[in-house]
Amino acid sequence: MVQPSKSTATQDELQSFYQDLAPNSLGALWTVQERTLVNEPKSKAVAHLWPWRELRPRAMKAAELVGTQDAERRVLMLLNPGLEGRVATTNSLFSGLQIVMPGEAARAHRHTPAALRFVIESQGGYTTVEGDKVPMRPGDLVLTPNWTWHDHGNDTDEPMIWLDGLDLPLVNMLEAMFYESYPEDVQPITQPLDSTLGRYGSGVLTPAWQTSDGAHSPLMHYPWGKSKEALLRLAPDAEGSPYDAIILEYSNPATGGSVMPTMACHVQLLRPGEHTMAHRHTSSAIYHVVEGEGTSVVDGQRMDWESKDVFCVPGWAYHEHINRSSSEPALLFSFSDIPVLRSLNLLREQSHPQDYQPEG
Ligand code: GTQ
Ligand code: FE2
Repeated sequence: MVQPSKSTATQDELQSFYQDLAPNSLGALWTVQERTLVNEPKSKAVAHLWPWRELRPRAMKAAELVGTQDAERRVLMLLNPGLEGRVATTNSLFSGLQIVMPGEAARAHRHTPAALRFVIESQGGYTTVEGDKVPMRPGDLVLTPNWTWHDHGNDTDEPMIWLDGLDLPLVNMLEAMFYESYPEDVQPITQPLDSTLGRYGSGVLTPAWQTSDGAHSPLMHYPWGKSKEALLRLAPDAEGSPYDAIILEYSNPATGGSVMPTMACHVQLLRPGEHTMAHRHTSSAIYHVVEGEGTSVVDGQRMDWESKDVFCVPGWAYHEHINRSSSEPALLFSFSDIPVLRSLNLLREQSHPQDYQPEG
């Protein structure tokens, strides 16, 4: 029979043993066991809400003060108060508010972090992705996957403001960051306008003469009209998810999978008065309120949101959502690192033992 053994060392022996480890780049795992092999995750990131009324004037001020010659991207970073010193909105994801003024271009470049844009304010304007000019209207989702050339332009008379989502903190953690400037300010347009929408926009009918087995969706543009229509059609009759109500994933039309290998995008509808049950999962997410007003309770903290606000939900934090209106639906866009956790077999989910948090 084998069994755990007793320690035999004196205090002096132990102390000199421990003291000699660090200078030799060594450490005793058993002294940090509880800190290292924790029972469950506890994110340093905290739940946080960025109200639109605080965001917009500061984006406009940035546009007044700084040109796009000096700011490669004019982005107000949404920095998680729990992650001081890091460029991160949750542990793995970055989000920011980008503004492009009338007549401005944001120079062409590419990088290994993948990006997505959810348009908040725009009368037109566009992002060019690999020679494909993608128009941007409020509510549209536009992808600029890993290592694709992209530049932004505003040829309208009104400011363009959108929410950026990037897997930057994850890519930095993996030390896989590469960046390159395009040799010109703006890349040439080589495709018919919005060509990926033309080819893949139907969602169910995909070109049979082309193979699309790439790592990311071949569709760069998910217009708002289709997303909203799909939600509204389901809302009256569908049961939906107990945790997320009527929730739809933006999918890769060629595979049915997530839009990019590191980030998934969702849009959801909370019916008037609807209050979802609380759950938590190892993935983290950033939410943008497209329409409506409500409350999300995250880790016991209430966050009252309204149209255009942004908030984050750290990994393994319990959360539930409430639509405070008794007559109007609430529509939320979100992006998450679900595909990363899923592909690594690390995606776990748990419902709240009382169904709702006490604060809810
Ligand atoms: O629009 O290309 O928020 O490269 C951060 C990095 C946006 C962009 C960000 C970027 C971009
Ligand atoms: Fe970029």
